[in-house]
Amino acid sequence: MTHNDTPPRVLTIAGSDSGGGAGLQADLRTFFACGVHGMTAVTAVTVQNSLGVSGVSVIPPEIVAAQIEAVAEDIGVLAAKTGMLATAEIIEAVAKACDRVHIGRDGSIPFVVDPVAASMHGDQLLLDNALDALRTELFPRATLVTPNLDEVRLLTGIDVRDHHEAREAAKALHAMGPQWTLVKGGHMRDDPECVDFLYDGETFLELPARRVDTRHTHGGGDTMASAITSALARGASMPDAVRFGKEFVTNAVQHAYPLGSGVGPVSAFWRLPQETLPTFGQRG
Ligand code: PXL
Repeated sequence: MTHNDTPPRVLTIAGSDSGGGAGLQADLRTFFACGVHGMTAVTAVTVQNSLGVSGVSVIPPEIVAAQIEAVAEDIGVLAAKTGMLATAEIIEAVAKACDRVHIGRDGSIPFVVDPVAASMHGDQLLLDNALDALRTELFPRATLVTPNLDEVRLLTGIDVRDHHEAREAAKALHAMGPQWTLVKGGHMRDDPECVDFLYDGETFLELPARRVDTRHTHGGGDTMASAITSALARGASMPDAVRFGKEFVTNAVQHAYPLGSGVGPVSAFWRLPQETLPTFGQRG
Protein backbone atom coordinates (compact mmCIF):
# COMPACT_ATOMS: atom_id res chain seq x y z
CA MET A 1 0.00 0.00 0.00
CA THR A 2 1.39 3.46 -0.90
CA HIS A 3 0.64 6.46 1.31
CA ASN A 4 -2.10 7.61 -1.06
CA ASP A 5 -4.03 4.34 -1.17
CA THR A 6 -7.34 4.42 0.71
CA PRO A 7 -6.95 2.20 3.79
CA PRO A 8 -9.71 -0.13 5.02
CA ARG A 9 -12.53 1.94 6.56
CA VAL A 10 -14.07 1.02 9.89
CA LEU A 11 -16.88 2.56 11.93
CA THR A 12 -17.31 2.84 15.69
CA ILE A 13 -20.77 3.58 17.09
CA ALA A 14 -19.77 4.84 20.53
CA GLY A 15 -19.65 7.53 23.19
CA SER A 16 -17.04 10.24 23.75
CA ASP A 17 -14.77 10.18 26.83
CA SER A 18 -13.57 13.76 27.40
CA GLY A 19 -10.53 12.37 29.24
CA GLY A 20 -9.45 10.62 26.05
CA GLY A 21 -8.91 7.24 27.73
CA ALA A 22 -11.86 5.10 26.63
CA GLY A 23 -14.82 5.32 24.26
CA LEU A 24 -14.47 6.55 20.72
CA GLN A 25 -11.12 8.18 21.53
CA ALA A 26 -9.64 4.76 22.41
CA ASP A 27 -11.30 3.29 19.31
CA LEU A 28 -9.81 5.89 16.95
CA ARG A 29 -6.35 5.53 18.49
CA THR A 30 -6.52 1.76 18.05
CA PHE A 31 -7.80 2.04 14.48
CA PHE A 32 -4.86 4.31 13.66
CA ALA A 33 -2.37 1.89 15.23
CA CYS A 34 -3.95 -0.94 13.22
CA GLY A 35 -3.66 0.90 9.90
CA VAL A 36 -7.34 1.50 9.22
CA HIS A 37 -9.32 4.70 8.65
CA GLY A 38 -11.66 5.24 11.62
CA MET A 39 -15.12 6.82 11.40
CA THR A 40 -17.53 7.62 14.24
CA ALA A 41 -21.24 7.61 14.89
CA VAL A 42 -21.34 9.43 18.25
CA THR A 43 -24.04 8.19 20.65
CA ALA A 44 -23.33 10.23 23.77
CA VAL A 45 -20.93 12.79 25.19
CA THR A 46 -19.64 11.92 28.66
CA VAL A 47 -18.15 14.51 31.01
CA GLN A 48 -15.26 12.45 32.29
CA ASN A 49 -11.75 12.48 33.71
CA SER A 50 -9.54 9.86 35.34
CA LEU A 51 -11.78 9.91 38.43
CA GLY A 52 -15.01 8.98 36.65
CA VAL A 53 -18.05 10.23 34.75
CA SER A 54 -19.82 13.36 36.11
CA GLY A 55 -22.29 14.03 33.29
CA VAL A 56 -23.77 12.55 30.11
CA SER A 57 -25.57 14.14 27.16
CA VAL A 58 -27.25 11.65 24.85
CA ILE A 59 -27.35 12.27 21.07
CA PRO A 60 -30.81 12.07 19.41
CA PRO A 61 -31.32 8.54 17.96
CA GLU A 62 -32.05 9.88 14.46
CA ILE A 63 -28.69 11.71 14.45
CA VAL A 64 -26.89 8.49 15.45
CA ALA A 65 -28.64 6.65 12.59
CA ALA A 66 -27.87 9.47 10.14
CA GLN A 67 -24.15 9.34 10.98
CA ILE A 68 -24.07 5.59 10.24
CA GLU A 69 -25.90 5.99 6.93
CA ALA A 70 -23.88 9.05 5.81
CA VAL A 71 -20.51 7.33 6.12
CA ALA A 72 -21.69 3.94 4.85
CA GLU A 73 -23.29 5.35 1.71
CA ASP A 74 -20.37 7.54 0.65
CA ILE A 75 -17.16 6.26 2.25
CA GLY A 76 -18.08 2.61 2.75
CA VAL A 77 -17.66 0.50 5.89
CA LEU A 78 -15.65 -2.76 5.85
CA ALA A 79 -16.34 -3.56 9.52
CA ALA A 80 -18.18 -1.85 12.39
CA LYS A 81 -18.28 -1.99 16.18
CA THR A 82 -20.43 -0.62 18.98
CA GLY A 83 -19.38 0.78 22.37
CA MET A 84 -21.52 2.89 24.72
CA LEU A 85 -25.07 3.01 23.32
CA ALA A 86 -26.74 4.71 26.31
CA THR A 87 -30.46 4.10 25.66
CA ALA A 88 -32.92 1.58 24.19
CA GLU A 89 -34.01 4.21 21.63
CA ILE A 90 -30.44 4.55 20.32
CA ILE A 91 -30.04 0.76 20.15
CA GLU A 92 -33.25 0.48 18.11
CA ALA A 93 -32.12 3.26 15.75
CA VAL A 94 -28.67 1.63 15.35
CA ALA A 95 -30.27 -1.75 14.51
CA LYS A 96 -32.46 -0.19 11.80
CA ALA A 97 -29.63 1.90 10.32
CA CYS A 98 -27.31 -1.12 10.24
CA ASP A 99 -29.94 -3.14 8.39
CA ARG A 100 -30.31 -0.35 5.84
CA VAL A 101 -26.56 -0.29 5.06
CA HIS A 102 -25.97 -4.07 5.40
CA ILE A 103 -23.92 -3.99 8.60
CA GLY A 104 -24.41 -7.20 10.57
CA ARG A 105 -24.60 -10.92 10.17
CA ASP A 106 -27.37 -11.00 7.56
CA GLY A 107 -25.67 -8.25 5.56
CA SER A 108 -22.11 -8.79 4.46
CA ILE A 109 -20.29 -6.40 6.84
CA PRO A 110 -18.75 -7.78 10.08
CA PHE A 111 -20.38 -6.24 13.17
CA VAL A 112 -18.69 -6.42 16.58
CA VAL A 113 -21.06 -5.64 19.48
CA ASP A 114 -19.20 -4.73 22.68
CA PRO A 115 -22.05 -4.64 25.23
CA VAL A 116 -20.72 -1.72 27.28
CA ALA A 117 -22.86 -1.28 30.40
CA ALA A 118 -20.67 0.53 32.94
CA SER A 119 -17.24 2.13 33.29
CA MET A 120 -14.62 0.52 35.50
CA HIS A 121 -15.51 3.15 38.11
CA GLY A 122 -19.04 1.72 38.09
CA ASP A 123 -20.55 4.71 36.25
CA GLN A 124 -23.62 3.60 34.32
CA LEU A 125 -23.20 3.90 30.52
CA LEU A 126 -26.39 2.05 29.55
CA LEU A 127 -29.85 2.56 31.05
CA ASP A 128 -31.26 -0.49 32.87
CA ASN A 129 -34.17 -0.84 30.45
CA ALA A 130 -31.74 -0.92 27.50
CA LEU A 131 -30.32 -4.37 28.35
CA ASP A 132 -33.31 -6.04 26.73
CA ALA A 133 -32.89 -3.99 23.56
CA LEU A 134 -29.22 -5.01 23.45
CA ARG A 135 -30.20 -8.70 23.69
CA THR A 136 -33.09 -8.62 21.25
CA GLU A 137 -32.07 -5.93 18.72
CA LEU A 138 -28.29 -6.17 18.48
CA PHE A 139 -27.22 -9.66 19.51
CA PRO A 140 -29.05 -11.38 16.61
CA ARG A 141 -27.34 -8.97 14.19
CA ALA A 142 -23.85 -9.34 15.70
CA THR A 143 -21.02 -11.20 14.03
CA LEU A 144 -19.27 -11.15 17.42
CA VAL A 145 -20.23 -10.08 20.95
CA THR A 146 -17.44 -9.29 23.43
CA PRO A 147 -18.74 -9.05 27.03
CA ASN A 148 -16.51 -8.90 30.10
CA LEU A 149 -17.62 -10.86 33.16
CA ASP A 150 -19.64 -7.96 34.65
CA GLU A 151 -21.55 -7.64 31.39
CA VAL A 152 -21.98 -11.44 31.24
CA ARG A 153 -23.66 -11.30 34.67
CA LEU A 154 -26.01 -8.49 33.61
CA LEU A 155 -26.92 -10.20 30.32
CA THR A 156 -27.24 -13.84 31.45
CA GLY A 157 -27.45 -13.80 35.25
CA ILE A 158 -24.44 -16.15 35.35
CA ASP A 159 -21.78 -15.12 37.87
CA VAL A 160 -18.70 -16.64 36.22
CA ARG A 161 -16.00 -17.78 38.70
CA ASP A 162 -14.19 -20.51 36.73
CA HIS A 163 -13.57 -21.78 33.21
CA HIS A 164 -16.53 -24.19 33.27
CA GLU A 165 -18.93 -21.33 34.11
CA ALA A 166 -17.31 -19.16 31.41
CA ARG A 167 -18.11 -21.84 28.80
CA GLU A 168 -21.70 -22.14 30.10
CA ALA A 169 -22.08 -18.35 29.85
CA ALA A 170 -20.74 -18.37 26.28
CA LYS A 171 -23.41 -20.95 25.37
CA ALA A 172 -26.17 -18.85 26.99
CA LEU A 173 -24.99 -15.73 25.12
CA HIS A 174 -24.70 -17.63 21.85
CA ALA A 175 -28.37 -18.66 22.21
CA MET A 176 -29.23 -14.92 22.02
CA GLY A 177 -28.23 -14.93 18.34
CA PRO A 178 -24.66 -13.73 17.65
CA GLN A 179 -22.57 -15.73 15.20
CA TRP A 180 -19.57 -15.74 17.56
CA THR A 181 -19.32 -15.08 21.30
CA LEU A 182 -16.19 -13.99 23.15
CA VAL A 183 -16.36 -14.23 26.95
CA LYS A 184 -13.40 -12.23 28.24
CA GLY A 185 -11.72 -13.53 31.36
CA GLY A 186 -9.71 -10.44 32.28
CA HIS A 187 -11.97 -9.72 35.29
CA MET A 188 -11.42 -13.24 36.75
CA ARG A 189 -8.87 -11.99 39.27
CA ASP A 190 -7.50 -15.37 40.39
CA ASP A 191 -6.87 -16.61 36.83
CA PRO A 192 -3.21 -15.73 36.09
CA GLU A 193 -3.81 -16.50 32.41
CA CYS A 194 -6.83 -14.19 31.74
CA VAL A 195 -8.30 -16.86 29.44
CA ASP A 196 -10.86 -15.62 26.88
CA PHE A 197 -13.37 -18.09 25.42
CA LEU A 198 -14.39 -17.78 21.75
CA TYR A 199 -17.43 -19.87 20.80
CA ASP A 200 -19.24 -20.34 17.48
CA GLY A 201 -22.01 -22.65 18.71
CA GLU A 202 -19.89 -25.77 18.19
CA THR A 203 -16.33 -25.41 19.34
CA PHE A 204 -14.40 -23.36 21.85
CA LEU A 205 -11.13 -21.58 21.18
CA GLU A 206 -9.39 -20.74 24.46
CA LEU A 207 -7.02 -17.80 24.43
CA PRO A 208 -4.70 -17.35 27.40
CA ALA A 209 -2.47 -14.30 27.91
CA ARG A 210 -0.14 -13.11 30.64
CA ARG A 211 -1.88 -11.08 33.39
CA VAL A 212 -0.30 -7.65 33.73
CA ASP A 213 -0.25 -6.11 37.22
CA THR A 214 -1.56 -2.55 36.74
CA ARG A 215 -4.59 -0.55 37.86
CA HIS A 216 -4.50 1.50 34.65
CA THR A 217 -6.85 -0.51 32.43
CA HIS A 218 -9.31 2.21 31.34
CA GLY A 219 -10.45 1.58 27.75
CA GLY A 220 -9.14 -1.98 27.62
CA GLY A 221 -12.37 -3.51 26.32
CA ASP A 222 -12.84 -0.76 23.72
CA THR A 223 -9.25 -1.23 22.54
CA MET A 224 -9.62 -4.99 22.15
CA ALA A 225 -12.94 -4.75 20.26
CA SER A 226 -11.43 -2.06 18.00
CA ALA A 227 -8.35 -4.16 17.21
CA ILE A 228 -10.60 -7.14 16.38
CA THR A 229 -12.78 -4.93 14.14
CA SER A 230 -9.66 -3.60 12.35
CA ALA A 231 -8.42 -7.13 11.68
CA LEU A 232 -11.84 -8.17 10.34
CA ALA A 233 -11.80 -5.15 8.00
CA ARG A 234 -8.43 -6.35 6.74
CA GLY A 235 -9.89 -9.75 5.91
CA ALA A 236 -8.89 -11.84 8.94
CA SER A 237 -10.96 -14.89 9.93
CA MET A 238 -12.72 -14.50 13.30
CA PRO A 239 -10.24 -16.71 15.23
CA ASP A 240 -7.29 -14.80 13.72
CA ALA A 241 -8.95 -11.42 14.42
CA VAL A 242 -9.59 -12.34 18.06
CA ARG A 243 -6.03 -13.66 18.50
CA PHE A 244 -4.79 -10.34 17.08
CA GLY A 245 -7.10 -8.36 19.41
CA LYS A 246 -5.94 -10.34 22.46
CA GLU A 247 -2.28 -9.77 21.63
CA PHE A 248 -2.96 -6.09 20.92
CA VAL A 249 -4.76 -5.42 24.20
CA THR A 250 -2.25 -7.42 26.27
CA ASN A 251 0.52 -5.18 24.94
CA ALA A 252 -1.65 -2.09 25.45
CA VAL A 253 -2.23 -3.03 29.11
CA GLN A 254 1.50 -3.67 29.50
CA HIS A 255 2.14 -0.10 28.27
CA ALA A 256 -0.75 1.54 30.21
CA TYR A 257 0.21 4.92 31.65
CA PRO A 258 -0.93 6.97 34.66
CA LEU A 259 -3.17 9.96 33.89
CA GLY A 260 -4.65 12.52 36.31
CA SER A 261 -5.08 11.30 39.87
CA GLY A 262 -7.30 8.30 39.10
CA VAL A 263 -7.19 5.47 36.59
CA GLY A 264 -5.04 5.76 33.45
CA PRO A 265 -5.72 4.26 30.01
CA VAL A 266 -4.25 1.29 28.22
CA SER A 267 -1.92 2.47 25.47
CA ALA A 268 -2.17 1.84 21.74
CA PHE A 269 1.14 3.71 21.39
CA TRP A 270 3.09 0.48 21.94
CA ARG A 271 2.69 -0.23 18.25
CA LEU A 272 4.22 3.05 17.01
CA PRO A 273 7.93 3.33 16.26
CA GLN A 274 9.19 5.75 18.95
CA GLU A 275 12.41 6.66 17.15
CA THR A 276 10.58 8.49 14.34
CA LEU A 277 9.43 11.25 16.74
CA PRO A 278 11.74 14.26 17.11
CA THR A 279 12.40 15.36 20.71
CA PHE A 280 11.20 18.90 21.44
CA GLY A 281 11.75 18.98 25.20
CA GLN A 282 9.12 18.30 27.87
CA ARG A 283 6.24 20.53 29.03
CA GLY A 284 5.31 18.31 31.98
O1 PXL B 1 -14.62 1.32 28.48
C1 PXL B 1 -15.97 1.42 28.26
C2 PXL B 1 -16.38 2.80 27.89
C3 PXL B 1 -16.91 3.04 26.66
N1 PXL B 1 -17.31 4.27 26.26
C4 PXL B 1 -17.18 5.33 27.07
C5 PXL B 1 -16.63 5.17 28.33
C6 PXL B 1 -16.22 3.87 28.77
C7 PXL B 1 -15.65 3.68 30.09
O2 PXL B 1 -15.50 4.56 30.88
O3 PXL B 1 -16.50 6.23 29.14
C8 PXL B 1 -17.63 6.68 26.60
